[in-house]
Amino acid sequence: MRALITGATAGFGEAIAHKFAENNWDLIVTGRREERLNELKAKLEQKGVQVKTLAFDVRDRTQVENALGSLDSDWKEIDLLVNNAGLAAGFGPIQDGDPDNWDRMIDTNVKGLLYVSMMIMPIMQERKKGHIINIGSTAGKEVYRNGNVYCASKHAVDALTKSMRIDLLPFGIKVTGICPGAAETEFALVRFDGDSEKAKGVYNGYTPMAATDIAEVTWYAANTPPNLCLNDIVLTSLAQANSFYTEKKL
Ligand code: NDP
Ligand code: 8X3
Repeated sequence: MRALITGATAGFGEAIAHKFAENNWDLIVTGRREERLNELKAKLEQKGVQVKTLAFDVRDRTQVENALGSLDSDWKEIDLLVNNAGLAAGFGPIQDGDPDNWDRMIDTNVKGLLYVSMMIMPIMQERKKGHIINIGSTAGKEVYRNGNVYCASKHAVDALTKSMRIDLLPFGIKVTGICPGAAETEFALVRFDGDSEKAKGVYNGYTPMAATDIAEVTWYAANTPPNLCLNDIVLTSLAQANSFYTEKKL
């Protein structure tokens, strides 16, 4: 079995790559940071699987087409695409928002997911099998204060997940949305533009999920019986009920 995981240089994508490699899946791992991809490849190969790295920016359609178009016929036999690459940039009222951050989020979370999927869906369609897992968010289920454009981008992911499931239905392709609440990765550091104090503050007083939790759920979703598709999975740590309610012990 073979999976293509976007955004595998950190966080969920990296944890998902390890989980699948431990279970003998060959992997195509992507991200912009080539050095991290090479380090990851070396670690994954120690688990005895074949690994291909592709360094590209999901926002750049030409880069996506060139990278994924370069796969030879063996590597193109992708059983699972995990559309995971994504980010939040900024946290504040929409009226004070930075349009460069809006572009980054929409271009990465929405258009990047589309560009990557555009290259893989025809392959799955021809093979009449495959599975696409889109990493959404609780932010794609509810809109919270100061979340605005990030929430909008993840609502778009939710809509695309549902659309893909409908349009790919005739081809036996599974489509699953995995929608996590707060999990500690590089996500908050990116959101707060490298400010580690602010990033740590996000997890003050409670235990968020870990990237390995999302990897476990992704593994589960990818391994259901052939006739079963998990459509939509929303998961949070036990300290969180949804985007609004977090039980903090401060
Ligand atoms: P991390 O910041 O730890 O990892 C993000 C990954 O996305 C990195 O591998 C990064 O690689 C990649 N990425 C970002 N932008 C681009 C780009 N333009 N082109 C290619 N790759 C890119 O965050 P998480 O692991 O937490 O986030 C993964 C996904 O999960 C995102 O879609 C996020 O929105 C979502 N999510 C996160 C939650 C959380 O609380 N952590 C909760 C719910 C959803 P590189 O920088 O090397 O390009
Ligand atoms: C990331 C989780 O709560 O920051 O998607 O929106 S949250």
